[in-house]
Amino acid sequence: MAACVPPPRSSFRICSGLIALHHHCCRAKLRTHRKCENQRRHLCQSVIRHAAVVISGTELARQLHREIQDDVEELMAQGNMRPHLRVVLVGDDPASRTYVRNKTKAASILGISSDTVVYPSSVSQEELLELIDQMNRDWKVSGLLVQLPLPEHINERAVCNAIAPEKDVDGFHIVNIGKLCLDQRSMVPATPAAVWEIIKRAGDATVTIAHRCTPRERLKELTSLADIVIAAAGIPGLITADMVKEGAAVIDVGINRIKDSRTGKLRLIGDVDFEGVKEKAGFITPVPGGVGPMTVAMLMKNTVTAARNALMH
Ligand code: BQF
Repeated sequence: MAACVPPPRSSFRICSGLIALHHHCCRAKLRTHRKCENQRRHLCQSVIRHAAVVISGTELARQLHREIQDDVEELMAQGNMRPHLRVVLVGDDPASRTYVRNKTKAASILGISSDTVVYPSSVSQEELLELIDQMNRDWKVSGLLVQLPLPEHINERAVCNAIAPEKDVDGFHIVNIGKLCLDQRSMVPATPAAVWEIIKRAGDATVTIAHRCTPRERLKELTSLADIVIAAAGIPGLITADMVKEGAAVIDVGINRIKDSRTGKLRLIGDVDFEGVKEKAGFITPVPGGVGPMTVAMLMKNTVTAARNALMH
C-alpha cells in the first residue's frame, strides 16, 4: 500500500490575504499558518493527485484593493489631499494604451485620482524631460510614471532618471534601483513586488537566474530542481511540464499578445504551457488574471505610499 502513495505535495494556500508556501523537504524556512497546516496534512494524506491549484491574481488583487481603499480613506480622513497618479503616454502603441487604461481604471476604483497626458511619438527627448520636470514640481502630482516602451529616439534611462525618486511609482529611477539592491527602503517596481506578494514567505531560498539565451537542456536542469519557477522571458510556451518538478509552484510573468488561430483576435498568453504544466505543478498562476492584476494593484499601493511620503516633506 505504502508504495502506491505519491510523494507529498507542497501546498500553496491563500490564508488571510497572504499566500503561504510550505514544502516538506525544502531547506528554506517558510512562513506557516495554522489553518494551512491543517490543509497541508489533509493534502498529504490524499492518495489522489490533483491538477495544480490555480492562483487567481484577480482574486488576490481584489483583496489588496480593499486594503489600498482603506489606506486612501485614512489619508483623506486625516485631512490630506487625494493621492493623484499622473501617467505619461508617448505615441499610440495599442498594448501601452491598454496598460494605461488598466492603471487609470484601477486608480478610480480605489479612490486615487489620475490623469493621462498623451504626447505624439515625435516628441523630442528634451521636451519630454522638460515636461517631467514640471510634473516633478507640481504638488498635485503624488505619483508619476511614463509608460514604457518609448520611441527609439528617446533614451529610456534618461527619462526614468528624470522622474523625482519620491514620485517614481514604477521604481525605475537609478536611485530607487540602487536602494532596492542595497535593501534600503525604496519604491519597488510593481511586477517583482506582485510576484513577491504572491509568494509571500519568510527565510532564504537559493535563487538561480536563467535567461532567453540559456540553452534549453541547461534551463530544464535548473527548472527541474526548483520549488518555485518564475517565468518572465517573453517566450510563449517556454516552460513545459517536463521541465517542472512535481508539486512545484509556477509563477507566469510572461505577457505575450498573440493572434488566436480560431477567432483571429489578439489574446494574452504567458511563458508557461498552462494546460500541460497545471497537471504537474502544485500551484500555477494563469495569464491573463495572474501576475498582471497584482502588478497594477502594487502600482496603486506605490502611489499611496508616494502620497504618504510627501506629507513628511
Ligand atoms: C491580466 C507590461 C510588458 C511590457 C510593458 C492585467 C496588465 C496585464 C495583464 C497590465 C505590463 C503588464 C504593464 C493583466 C501593465 C501588466 O489580466 O493578466 C493587467 O496592465 N500590466 C505595463 O504597464 O507595461 C508593460 C508588460
